[in-house]
Amino acid sequence: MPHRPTPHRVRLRTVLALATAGVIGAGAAVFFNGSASAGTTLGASAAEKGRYFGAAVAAGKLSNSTYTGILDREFNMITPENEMKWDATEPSQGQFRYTSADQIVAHAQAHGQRMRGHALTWHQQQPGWAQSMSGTALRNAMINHITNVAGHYKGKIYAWDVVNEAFADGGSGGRRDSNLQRTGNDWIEVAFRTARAADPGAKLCYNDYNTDGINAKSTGIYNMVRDFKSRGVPIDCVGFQSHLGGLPPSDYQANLQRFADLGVDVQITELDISGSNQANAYAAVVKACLAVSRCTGITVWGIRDSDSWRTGENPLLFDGNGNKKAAYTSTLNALNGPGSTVSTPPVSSPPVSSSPSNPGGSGCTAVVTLNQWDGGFVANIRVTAGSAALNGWTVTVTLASGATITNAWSADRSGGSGTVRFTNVAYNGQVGAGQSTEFGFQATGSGAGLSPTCAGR
Ligand code: G2I
Repeated sequence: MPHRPTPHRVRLRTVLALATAGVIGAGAAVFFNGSASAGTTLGASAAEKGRYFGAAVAAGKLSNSTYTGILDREFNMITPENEMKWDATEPSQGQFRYTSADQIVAHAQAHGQRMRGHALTWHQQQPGWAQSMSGTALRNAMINHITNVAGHYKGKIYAWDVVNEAFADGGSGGRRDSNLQRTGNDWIEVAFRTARAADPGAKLCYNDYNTDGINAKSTGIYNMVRDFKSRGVPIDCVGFQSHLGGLPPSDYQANLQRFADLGVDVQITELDISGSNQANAYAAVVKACLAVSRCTGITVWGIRDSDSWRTGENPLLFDGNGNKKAAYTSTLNALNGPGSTVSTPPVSSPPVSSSPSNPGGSGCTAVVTLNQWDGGFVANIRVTAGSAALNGWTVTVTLASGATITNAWSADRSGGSGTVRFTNVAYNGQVGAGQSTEFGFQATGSGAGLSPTCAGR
């Protein structure tokens, strides 16, 4: 169980926002926008910075309308709190059970939310049959498990926690003892290679706790990631759980940055914060993530205090009745503050045209927010109806040469490179006058200069 570190004071460093926003609408105006507007929900505000804001969700609570009301209003990424773990998905060897996890994925798809998968391998929450296995039999069972579960969700997961909590606490900086570790030190890279083969479009993360500052444990993980990158072991991201007891450590941002500098994304994966300085501490975490261009999003580990695994500590953003807490407001304000949106310099905007892009059709605008890293990017596109409601929309994007889409969400698409057309899916085609909906995609290559055009029906 994660240890809760002593609160530290954090030095905040803010970085000027570099928001690349291409807008084209009924008037077909295209412009470069240097600052994002202030969103009114966690998800929308994070999206304006090219990031997501997620929550851990329990399938058993999806019938609670207070719970889903908050979930669908505020969050655009979902991590199943327990439903994708080994004991839940493979209760008997070779017999896979996806009912609860599928329910969560269906909910996410119906509400335009993306999924983080958690967790393909972990020393905890193994089914009894795996707990009593060892050696080659366990190694093969692990490979079979990853192949099946990541295969079942292929194309539906933004990022997988492939390996969870494999490093030891304390000063050793080494691996934690476990039945998986005893199958051989290469078990982690085997897990990552197996996951890549099963779902090549998912980002593959290593996830752990007590790694929030620069310490022996986080340095052990840092050395592993550096080794993986140098040997071509497929790893795309590192998750920092951030179960905190106050302000994050003063070197929190520097720690995220040193991992990002290795060429991986970083994500805050299980955030919850106890203590009287909660509101400031949440803001400090958000600001640190916004200051690191490869910090792609933040997930809180539950919605209401009553949903938290930390019983009695009230570490979340909503109280037991679903009311917003002070920590919610400080989080939202921090998301609306300065932060990096792209890690590459903005490109010059295309010329402004005065002719309507869709004469005779309903007007709409499409604004793109980019999160670019070396070799790939995520584009979030916000479709906003003009003065008339839309009964459907098509957004056309021309990708730079060499850019190829690997994954898209909340829209149907034709093609994966060159000129690509995205059309609404069933649930997001009807957009009220002045209202918005979002979709997005992930691609290899460069997203520089993307300027989507929108046509409404
Ligand atoms: O321990 C907090 C988190 C640390 N990082 C990995 C996460 O996966 C972990 O999540 C927690 C869940 O929030 C709990 O809900 O993992 C726990 C298990 O280690 C989860 O608790 C378990 C209870 O121990 C079980 O008795 C219960 O059946 O939740 C299960 C489902 O409600």
